[in-house]
Amino acid sequence: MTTTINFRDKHLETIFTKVQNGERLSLEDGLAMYATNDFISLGKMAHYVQQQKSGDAVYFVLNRKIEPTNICVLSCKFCDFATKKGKPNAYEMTTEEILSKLSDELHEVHITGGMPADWEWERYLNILRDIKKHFPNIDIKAFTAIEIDFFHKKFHLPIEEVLRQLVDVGLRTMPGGGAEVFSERVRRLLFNQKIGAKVWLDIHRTAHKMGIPTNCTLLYGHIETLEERIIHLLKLRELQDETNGFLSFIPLAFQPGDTNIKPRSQYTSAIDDLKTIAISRLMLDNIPHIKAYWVMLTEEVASVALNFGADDMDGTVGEERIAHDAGAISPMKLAKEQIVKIIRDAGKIPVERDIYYNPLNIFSENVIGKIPYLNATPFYNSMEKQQFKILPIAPRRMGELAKKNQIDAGLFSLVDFLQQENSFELLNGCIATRDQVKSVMLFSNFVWEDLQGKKIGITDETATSVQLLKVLLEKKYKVKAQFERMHSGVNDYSKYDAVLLIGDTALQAKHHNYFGYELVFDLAKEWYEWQKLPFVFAVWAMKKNLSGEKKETLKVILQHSMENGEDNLETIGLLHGKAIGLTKEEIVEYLQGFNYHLGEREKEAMKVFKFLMEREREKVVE
Ligand code: V47
Repeated sequence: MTTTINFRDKHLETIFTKVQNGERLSLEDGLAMYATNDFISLGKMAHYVQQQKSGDAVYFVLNRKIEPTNICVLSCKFCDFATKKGKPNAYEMTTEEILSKLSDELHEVHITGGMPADWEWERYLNILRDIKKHFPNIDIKAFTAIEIDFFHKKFHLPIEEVLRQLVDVGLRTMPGGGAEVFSERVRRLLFNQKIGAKVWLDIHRTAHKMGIPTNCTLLYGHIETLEERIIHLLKLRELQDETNGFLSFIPLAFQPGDTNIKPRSQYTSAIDDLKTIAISRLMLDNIPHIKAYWVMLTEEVASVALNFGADDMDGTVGEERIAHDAGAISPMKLAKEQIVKIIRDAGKIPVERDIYYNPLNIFSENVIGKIPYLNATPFYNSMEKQQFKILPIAPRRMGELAKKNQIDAGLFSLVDFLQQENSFELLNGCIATRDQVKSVMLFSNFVWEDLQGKKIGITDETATSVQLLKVLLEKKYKVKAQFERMHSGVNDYSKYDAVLLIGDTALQAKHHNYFGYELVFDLAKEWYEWQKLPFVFAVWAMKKNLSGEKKETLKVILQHSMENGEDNLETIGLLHGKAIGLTKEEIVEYLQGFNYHLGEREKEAMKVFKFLMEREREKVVE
């Protein structure tokens, strides 16, 4: 994708060259970006990265924020929300009150609050248990690192045990609050009873290692310096390199309220908010999503942020106290229709998501799905989209949205294509291997023959690779294993005898010590040695019911971008590949290992696989 920016600030031009080459930005780069007056170019740079990561998608979740109590043992200077027991504004919600705020249409509940001295551990566990019992479809994002540390000390449980017990009763992810600014100077002045950077980061590291994805935040616009803000971002980036467990970053604009830290009316400026969003997107090259939290930014600033690097609006929220007690002027909740309108007006695809960022529904026409892995970049790199918008989406989810008629065309996982063959028209593009794939891998503690009865964790992202694994196990090696679907995001792999991983995660394996497994098998290589055929992982297809004009446009777009992509394999995957830790040579070699045209041998391979897979299913039915 080529982007031309007419820079007025030459510093930014140098930084943008680094960004386009997939090089990391430094503390000095961060400060130069804050210092710039070339605000629009900064936004365009961030939007470039946003497009690479999220295409035209902007996410939101139907959620509800719940703060079960505002009674807190801490007295942080910047917090207008917390109070002491017995004060007139103090409240404690019963489980019934909490449940009364939820409904079946929600997909996420976000729970954080004060830390009272007299609540029992069981009370917290019961809140989560009761929510799951009454609303099994609502996923729970709960408790900041501050609260986890409080539970650990108060109830004399190791951090791992606190998290394990919470996961057992339904915790899925953790919010990013409580990070404030990782500066000892600021901590001493504003929140000296709170945990500092080290403990906050350690708790998130532990959560990630246990398979709990989390978010991260920065509270800015009070007494911190710009340097402290950037150092904060660098520390988050460092942990993400290690664990890959952060889903999103949320810059929280300080609401002055009655805190006496700043005059009541001195909100952060829109320019500062937008610069912070843009700089976060550029510095945090390894965090998938940047949230424009409209509650603290206001709806207006959040709308602009969607073209300044942010790709997530958080959600409907329902009722929020922390920011509003400190004078936030945004509404208490937003209706789904309002969020959809804001995102559409920004020229993006409104994507309703679940807690792990899996798309559930999209509210836009003319959408092309994009497999978000390195091997798909040759198709999309220089795609002239015309009237279409691009939605990056894991293959299995793309199949689900196509079933609901929400996607016009895309690179579909083979099994999804075969299941919906009657409503699809094939285009001339595919991802087929020659003799290996390198990115559909089984990491295992056992050789194939010994996997009989063993527990294999399988990626949530594809049906095709899972079917290929089953065919290999049952037809080639004559063994039957047990499968358990993992969630997207970080997982605790130590629970499994083997795991099937695909895409960029599989490609990054060597940086993660092969996830602790001794053996690694390439599924396409196993297939090739057995069948002497390529394996077709995905095919380009469009919906049959599109207008003739749209179909023509899609054919032309695809043909152009394929020609361009194949001529430029040296450069196209660079940014993407470097972001996942590959060298230029590794990227080119990897991309050259695929065949992108659907020829006769590929069609033959599809037939053979379909036959083997159907035989497998018949056997299961018998
Ligand atoms: O940790 C407290 C901040 C945070 C003020 O993870 C204040 O998805 C501004 O973390 N002005 C809680 N901010 C909110 C939070 C959050 C919000 C939305 C989504 C997610 C997520 C997380 O609010 C606290 C603190 O840093 N805060 N007081 C104030 N006066």
